[in-house]
Amino acid sequence: MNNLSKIQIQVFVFFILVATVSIVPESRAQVSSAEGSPPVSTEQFTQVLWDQTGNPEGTGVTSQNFTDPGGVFDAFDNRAADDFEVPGTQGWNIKTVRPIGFYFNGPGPIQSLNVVFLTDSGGLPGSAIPGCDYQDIEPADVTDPNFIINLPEPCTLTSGVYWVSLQVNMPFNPNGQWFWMTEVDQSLNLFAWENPLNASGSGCLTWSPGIDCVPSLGPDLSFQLIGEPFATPRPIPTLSQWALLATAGMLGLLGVTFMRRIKVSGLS
Ligand SMILES: [Ca+2]
Ligand SMILES: [Ca+2]
Repeated sequence: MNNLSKIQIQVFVFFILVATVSIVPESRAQVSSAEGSPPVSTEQFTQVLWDQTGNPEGTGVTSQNFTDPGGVFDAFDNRAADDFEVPGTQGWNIKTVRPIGFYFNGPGPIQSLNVVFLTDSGGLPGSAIPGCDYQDIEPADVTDPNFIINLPEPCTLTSGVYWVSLQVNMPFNPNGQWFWMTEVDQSLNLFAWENPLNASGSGCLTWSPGIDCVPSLGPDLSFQLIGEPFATPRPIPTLSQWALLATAGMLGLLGVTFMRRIKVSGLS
């Protein structure tokens, strides 16, 4: 047996998809602060745009690019994502992402992380949105697993359902794993998860509903989106819509004229 096989067997023993952390009072205080006012920027119009941190269940799912030398654990690389909705009357400039998470199997910290906003494709993540794919971002405090991730440029989205994926870059040995906390409640679709080289044995080689890959987990992931909302302009009717409106107006006028003629002839 070569060294790589030995290492991989060792990882099968220690690598886990799901971890549980007890939510002690101190942790609850951290969660509570995430539920309240925006935890970062004090800019006048910056606000929490999407808050999915109300009911963490104390369990999490791995979302990690293993960066161990020689790529020995690359087959375990995996990532998680969850969805959110920009309301019909708004657009959002998303500036900060704030997940709730925890370190396990080691003390951390992460080296950096990847944040990708994706389209929705039938209830699962679709393609990365141009301008909203951020690789190798370093949060201000990498030792705090509830990262405050300030994006280098805002991600601007108009109304619709989208997905956000957070994946940490960190070696398994000796830093361990980072887990993204799951939520008891569900908003929109179930969170999604993938492990393209399937070292986990989950069978989720592409984006799949998370609980199909790692059963017994909650339906959603804990995170906030923070930034600035803006009003979207009312759509201008196209040429064909103007023609339709003009036709409707003409028909209405003809209808009124016809009714008046009936009335006039009825009186005469
Ligand atoms: Ca890797
Ligand atoms: Ca969801």
